[in-house]
Amino acid sequence: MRPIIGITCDYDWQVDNFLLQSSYAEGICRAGGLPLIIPPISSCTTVEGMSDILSKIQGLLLTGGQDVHPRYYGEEPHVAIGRVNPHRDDLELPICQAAVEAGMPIFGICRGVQLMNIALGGDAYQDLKTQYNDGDLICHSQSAPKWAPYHHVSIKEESRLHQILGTYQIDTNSFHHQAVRNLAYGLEPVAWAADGVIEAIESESHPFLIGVQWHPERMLEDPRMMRLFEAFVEAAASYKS
Ligand SMILES: [Mn+2]
Repeated sequence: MRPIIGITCDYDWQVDNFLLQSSYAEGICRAGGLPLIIPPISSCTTVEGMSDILSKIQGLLLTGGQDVHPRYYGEEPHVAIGRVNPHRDDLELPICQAAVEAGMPIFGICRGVQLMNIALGGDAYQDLKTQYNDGDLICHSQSAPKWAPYHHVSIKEESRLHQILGTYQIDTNSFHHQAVRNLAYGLEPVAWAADGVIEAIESESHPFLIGVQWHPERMLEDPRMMRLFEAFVEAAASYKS
């Protein structure tokens, strides 16, 4: 039986549509998982709804998208913040917390890495260009095809991410104007861009809690990016609620 992976999706309130890039589901399928898209609607965001969802899935994939509202880390919206989506925040922050408590494997991508850090008590740069002062900021918003590697990422030795990717250096795509700033307790940074921006985080104590700032689902032809999905689905396959 293939493990069922819950995948968060976007809701566009202007046209009343749920949205998900198919490559997220494709990555899960290719890795041997069965995708279950979780819509950010009220029947899923109640305590009962979330508990029902969590009882049906063995892994949680937190996908890319808009900015998490900064109120969740005690800030007002910065002048350069992007679009925020209360529908997603209302579902994803508590379901992430509940999944962490349950020891369920969680994989975060882009918004997902920021969201898991915020859900656990960390915060984010609301806008790198105006708020990041620790060095010469490189470009993190590529004008190139989504599958195209764009900037270097250095990976920490001995990290789980390193074990999965099998390399200390990888070229990734990059589409983000935010990034993880202060880490939540229990999380550690395990990958950085050349400017020091955190590109991946993980938890040592959790069975599988990994977030990456880039978009591996857009680079599935790279076997190392597929390994991320495979390792996640493998962890989900051995998850016991
Ligand atoms: Mn980047």
